[in-house]
This record gives sequence, C-alpha cells and structure tokens, in this order.
Amino acid sequence: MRTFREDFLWGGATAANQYEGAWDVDGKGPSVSDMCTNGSHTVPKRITPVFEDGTLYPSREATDFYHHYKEDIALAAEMGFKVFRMSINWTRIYPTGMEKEPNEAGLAFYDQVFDELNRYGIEPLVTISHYELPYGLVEAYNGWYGRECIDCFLRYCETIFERYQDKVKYWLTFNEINSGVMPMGAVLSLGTVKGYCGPVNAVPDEPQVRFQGLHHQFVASARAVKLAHEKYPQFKMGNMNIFATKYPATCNPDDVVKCQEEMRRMNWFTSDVHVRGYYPSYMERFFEEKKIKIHMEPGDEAVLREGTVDFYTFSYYMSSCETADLEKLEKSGGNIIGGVGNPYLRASDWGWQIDPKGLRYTLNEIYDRYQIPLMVVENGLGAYDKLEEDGSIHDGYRIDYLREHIAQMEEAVKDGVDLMGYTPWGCIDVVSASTGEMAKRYGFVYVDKYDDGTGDLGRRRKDSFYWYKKVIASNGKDLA
Ligand code: BGP
Repeated sequence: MRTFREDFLWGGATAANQYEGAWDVDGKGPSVSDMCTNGSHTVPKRITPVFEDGTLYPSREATDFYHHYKEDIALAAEMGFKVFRMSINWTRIYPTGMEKEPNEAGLAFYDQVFDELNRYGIEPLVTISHYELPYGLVEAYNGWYGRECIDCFLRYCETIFERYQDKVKYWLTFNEINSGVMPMGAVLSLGTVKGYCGPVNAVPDEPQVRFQGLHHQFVASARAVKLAHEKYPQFKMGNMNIFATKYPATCNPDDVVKCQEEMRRMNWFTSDVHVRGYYPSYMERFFEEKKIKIHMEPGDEAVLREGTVDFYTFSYYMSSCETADLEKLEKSGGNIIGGVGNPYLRASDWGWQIDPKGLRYTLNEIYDRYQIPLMVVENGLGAYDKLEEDGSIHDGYRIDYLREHIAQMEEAVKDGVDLMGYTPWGCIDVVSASTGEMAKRYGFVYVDKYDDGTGDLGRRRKDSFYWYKKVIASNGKDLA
C-alpha cells in the first residue's frame, strides 16, 4: 500500500510578518502587519494609520528571526527539516512598494538566509506575499483595490525571481488568498483599509471593494506564475488557500445545499481560478445577488488561463458545520470560520474545532477535484505552553494533535492522494496572526517572548521538538 513518498518534504512554516521583526532595520518600510497592535482572544487587535505612543505593535520585533536566523535554521536542521516555509517581507525589498529600484540590504538578508538553509540541505518554500503588503500601497491605492498594485507586485516578483533563481525552487504567490472572501481579509490580505483606524474585525464591509481587490490579486498571481514558467522553468509555483472544511449540520437538504454554497464560495472559488484558470460559473449568481461587478481589463481572462499553478497548498486547522437554520447560527458565535459547532469534535482554547479526520476528507476532496500534487503548508495547535523551572516545556497536547493529523494524512496518501509535504505552522514560536498574541504558541521551539513585549528571545526545545525529529527520521512511520 502507498505511504509517504521517499522525498516527502517534512518541515515547518513561518511568515516574516509574525517572525522576522526588525521592522525598520536596513531600510525596511512598514507593512500592514507592522501597523497592527496586539490583542487577545477576547479583545480584537487594531490597525492604526500612525503609530500610537505607548501601544505595543507585536510584529515590530516579533520573535526576531532577523537576528536569530542562524540559530533557528540550525534548530530546524537538528529536527531533520527537508523544507522551511518562510516569506519574503515585501517592504524589505520595496519599502513603500512603489520604488523603482530594490533595497539591496533587504535582498542581501535573504541571500544569507537561503545560503544558510542550503548549507543544511533544507529547501526553502517561499511565500511571496504573506500579510506583508506595504502600508505605502494602502495609503496610495487603498491596497489591492487599486489595480496599480499588480505592477508593483510584478516588479517585486521580477526582482526576487531573478535574484534567487538558483536558491529557491518552490514559490507560493499569496498566503491564504481566500481570506479576501471574508470581511476580515480586508486588513491583512487586501489592505483595503486606507485611513481606517480601529479593530481589525470591525472594518466597514464593502464586498465590491473586496472582490475587486481579489480580482487584482488573481491577475497578479497569474502574471507571476506565467513569468516564472516562461523565464525560470526550474520553478514550481503554488497557490495557498485556507481550507475551512464544512459539513452540513444535519442531513436536512436545506443544510446540505447551504453547505455546498459555503464550500464553493469560501474554499473552492479562489483555487478554481488558480488551478483551472477561470472564474467558476457558480460565482456569477453570487455576484449578481450581492450586486458585485468585477471590472476586468482586456487580457485579464487570458492571463488567468495562462498562469495556472503547478501544485496546490493549503492551511488546515479546523472544520465547522453549516446550517440553514438562522436561529441556530445566531446562537453559535465564536467560530472564526463561521458556521456552527460540531458535537462530535472538541475545540482548542481559542475555540478552533480539532478535526484530524477532516484533513483526510479534505485532501481527498481537493485531489479529486484538481489532480495536481498537494501540500499541507500550515496545520497545528495554538496553545498555552508552560515553561518549567528547568527550562523544559511539556507540550504533549501538541504532539497528540500533530500525531492524529499526520496519521490521517497517511490515510489520504493510501486513498491515492499525491501529497508532497507537510509544514506545521509556527514551527518556532511566532506572533499570532488573528489576535497578535504571543501566548498562542504553535512551535516545536519555545521563544522567550511574552504578550507585554518582554522576554530575552532565547530559544528552547519543547517535548514536541524531539518527537517531530523522530517522525521525520522515520518518514512518518514512528508517531509514538
Ligand atoms: C493562518 C496564517 C498564519 C497563521 C495561522 C495561525 O491564517 O496564514 O499567518 O498565523 O493562520 O493563526 P493564528 O496565528 O491566528 O493562530
């Protein structure tokens, strides 16, 4: 029977905006994430157009990969990583997004990082845009709503493709591009928040602006993929989707149809465009009902067709249920991906419902639809960790979560899915994207950094570090 392939890419995932820090060092400009304050599970983080004195902006220092990359890559190598998912901070290369020439100091930093990875035989997997939109583009064009962003993005892609053509083979265009389908995507993903000051979950929603912005991202992504295919045939270009798996809450056909609608809008729409190269017909009805008009320029449709991706990647944390019963829906609340709770599942401390079998189901659904290689590029348990006096961290709960998900990935492989690799999220502790907290940790490596901004940034191996090392060494056979 099939099992994980020999060249399976085991590793971990990070993103510059939550990890790198050094937000204004060596010529870097501010990104949308740098303008976000901290928050918590109950108090939403805010975005502010100017820095407020005395307010904490956690991305500014984050967990300081910028000054710890050698140590962190050595730790990744010790675990046996084959791949390291990271992102390039757009504003390190083009500080406002609009310069004509790149910032050499920024480019040099990633040369060093890629060289260090290469020394250990670790393949970089680079997300080109992971919630790091230059804030300059928010101010100038209202983020991705402005078509101008496409050219700015392309200039950035041309620069990094040319510079790193011999160092990076695997690229992802936009992190979780389908976050723009939800109102919450307006801040970190689309940057359509010009002048807005306030909680990230209270931006006045303008679906017309969101979906037009998303169209510009589709065109930008397709042009980047096309450029890569034409000029750098060695590159492998992927998409990146949040997969928010949904089940009907009951077998009532009303719930089943509602679930199908939500699955299409939330999970399939963006990747149908990326993989198939055109807008799916089911979106026409949605746009008509919501009175959304997508403005396309001549040539856009052709570009979408020509810029389809080579492999499909996604983040998977949880699942939820869909119901047509509005009363039930109103009562549920607290589920970040919408829908209602599932009585068969337990949830994390942040209310994310843990569903390992849902990962097997999801992998099969995606592979059946597209038949291209898949990769799980984010998964994991955000949890409170306790640092013991002797410096150890006993995170058995994280091991349980990962073990169950890896076992289900193997089931999917047995089912016939072509799975390339697995990079659990925040392999070294990073700042949380949704809440801005440090307390919500995912890593195999603990970083001494706290919600009030204190901490000496020291790195410590958690129990899961030693466990994951065994998993990798056995190519996923030893999950004990
Ligand atoms: C995804 C993002 C990541 C990451 C992760 C965990 O949405 O791509 O950037 O942070 O979710 O989410 P959180 O940090 O909110 O727990």
